[in-house]
Amino acid sequence: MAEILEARAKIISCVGGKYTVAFPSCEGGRTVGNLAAKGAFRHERIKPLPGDDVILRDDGTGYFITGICGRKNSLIRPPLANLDVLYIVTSCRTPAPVPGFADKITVICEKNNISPVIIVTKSELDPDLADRITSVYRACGYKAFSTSVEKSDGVDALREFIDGKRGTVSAFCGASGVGKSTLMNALFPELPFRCEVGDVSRRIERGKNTTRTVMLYRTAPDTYVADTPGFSMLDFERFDLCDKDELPYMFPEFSRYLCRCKYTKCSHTKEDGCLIREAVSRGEIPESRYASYLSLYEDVKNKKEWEK
Ligand SMILES: Nc1nc2c(ncn2[C@@H]2O[C@H](COP(=O)(O)OP(=O)(O)OP(=O)(O)O)[C@@H](O)[C@H]2O)c(=O)[nH]1
Ligand SMILES: [Mg+2]
Ligand SMILES: [Zn+2]
Repeated sequence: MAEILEARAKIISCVGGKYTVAFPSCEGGRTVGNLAAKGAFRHERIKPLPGDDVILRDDGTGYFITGICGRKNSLIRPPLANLDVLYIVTSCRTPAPVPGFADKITVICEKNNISPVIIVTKSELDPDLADRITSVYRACGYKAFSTSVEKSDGVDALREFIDGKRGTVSAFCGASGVGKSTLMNALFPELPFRCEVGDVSRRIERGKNTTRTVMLYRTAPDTYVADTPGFSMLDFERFDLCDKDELPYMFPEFSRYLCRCKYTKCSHTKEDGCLIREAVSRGEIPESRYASYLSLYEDVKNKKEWEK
């Protein structure tokens, strides 16, 4: 009987039900593609995702995936597991930022224990707007970078930050056409790959969904950065955000005011004596973030009522 070998590796991409995995750097780090998934976990309706650490078996005919190791977290969009850092990429023009989009992603990050980092791209097209966006997120305690690949601006500072994240899994996400793949290419010129870069339609100011699949790239030993396909606000429908009672805790800039409102069950939407509303009117909480809170509150409130 053939000897059955077991190994552990990380999924770096999945196309049409076939997986590519990378072995740990200490074992040489080679990648193997075209693997299938078979095994009991498939009946539990868990689908292996890029970022998953998996158990492989070789029964003599080649490796296949037989199990998924415990996950730190997993996201539907972008479809990834075990993320440590999510770079939320937004361009200051072509396409213009969509209000609330980045905030929805920061909430998803907070809920899933992922550090969100804001990256504004194409800053040369509107430097003032790029500064305004980064200051909003810095005021909330987040890291935020303004970049222009066109002018080679801010790319080195971002690379330095990413270099400090050894041993992590991170991903670039955002709308199509904001320049995620362009930025990947500028950040990691020494890697033996180029991410495909597309156009932005001038007429509708929308990207052309150039990147089609999630792909994890090894940028340092056991350090992975993913380029992901662009998505839009519509793709968030049915996304399980969080309960309405949890929502205020997903905004770190609210934390110092929470639990001290006049009403113990304050929803922070319209009540008198609400410290969050007062902080917004004093300019201590950015108005755009509070607007996102109100809009997300309506979403999660309606969803739960509809589900009852
Ligand atoms: N003006 C300007 N254009 C840029 C900059 N960075 C990227 N672009 C352009 O933005 C367009 C889209 O770039 P991509 O990198 O393909 O965008 P993406 O976010 O990967 O898009 P998807 O793969 O469709 O999700 C291309 O025409 C790039 O040349 C920049 O710093 N300034
Ligand atoms: Mg792309
Ligand atoms: Zn309140």
